[in-house]
Amino acid sequence: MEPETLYTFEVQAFDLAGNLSDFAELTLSTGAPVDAGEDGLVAHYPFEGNADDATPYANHGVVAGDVVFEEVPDRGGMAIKFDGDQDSVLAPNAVQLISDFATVSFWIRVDGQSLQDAEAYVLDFGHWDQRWKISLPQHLRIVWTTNSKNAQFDNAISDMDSKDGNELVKDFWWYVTMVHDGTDDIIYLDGNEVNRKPAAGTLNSTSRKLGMGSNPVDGGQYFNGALDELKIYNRALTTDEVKKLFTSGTTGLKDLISKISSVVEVVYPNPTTERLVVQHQFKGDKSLLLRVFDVSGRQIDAIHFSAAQLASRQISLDVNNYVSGLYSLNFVLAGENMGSIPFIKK
Ligand SMILES: [Ca+2]
Ligand SMILES: [Ca+2]
Repeated sequence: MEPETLYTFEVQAFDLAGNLSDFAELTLSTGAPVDAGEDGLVAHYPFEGNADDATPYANHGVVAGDVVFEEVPDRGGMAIKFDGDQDSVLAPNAVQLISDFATVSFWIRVDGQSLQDAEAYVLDFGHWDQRWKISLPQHLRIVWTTNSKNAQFDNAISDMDSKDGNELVKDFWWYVTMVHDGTDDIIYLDGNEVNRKPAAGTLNSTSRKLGMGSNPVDGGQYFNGALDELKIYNRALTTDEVKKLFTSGTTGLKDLISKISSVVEVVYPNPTTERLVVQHQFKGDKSLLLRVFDVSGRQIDAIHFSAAQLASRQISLDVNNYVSGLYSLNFVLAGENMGSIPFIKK
């Protein structure tokens, strides 16, 4: 069945003796599909003062220990800080997190190491024995471990680190992206591929929780450092998408950038503080809806322009009340989605 569509069913009841009733008609509407703003984004933890999931799935994490949320001056917003002792986050297992392919992407800063553990757990979803985990051994080359099913093995376990020279040097922020694309496991650091290993198969399922900052299965192995902007996708991002995610914080809000760029000449100033001016070539015979999405894909504004208002080839919107961050300006012309253009509010 299609989403947001009315369906009419003919219904017939029967009693225990098998006597049939007359037909009755029943009309039902299917619900709208969940739209997390980016294709395949199934979880997003911005860590802005809590461990809530910003996608409409709302798979919120529960904090344990004395984690703190601290400001990140160079990037803006807040990050979650684990002190390496009894701090962790657990989010419930959820069906949207189970997929054949996956991408896990996040900012990480290592603050310290516990010499008694061979490795600290950064993220874990079903562990090495069921689905995937991301860990940090003493050598500080972050490790991507996946468990997949292929023609030869039901549980093919692959382990790979970020390779010599790609240590997560303490006290610096690094952007890590882990991909399982059905053929390979791939590690990206700051948008660049640093290691790749054959890991054929589809990821296995798990009924365990999504853990952050410690070993959620056996306990302990606490991570000492900070995480930010954790995003999980139910698909393998391409090299270009990983790069875009690193530079802009998003894979693109389903932007049809070429389509929109043929009609919109310039959006300025960008970054902006108060107003955003759109210089365009819309013909002035159709109305326009401008939608504004924040970085998590949530719509935060809608501004309507009549056909007559488009005649001057220039429109503007007031962004004074938006909080600082990355946004996407989405153009809907007479009901048709023309695509989006990103902008930054300072
Ligand atoms: Ca944040
Ligand atoms: Ca603690």
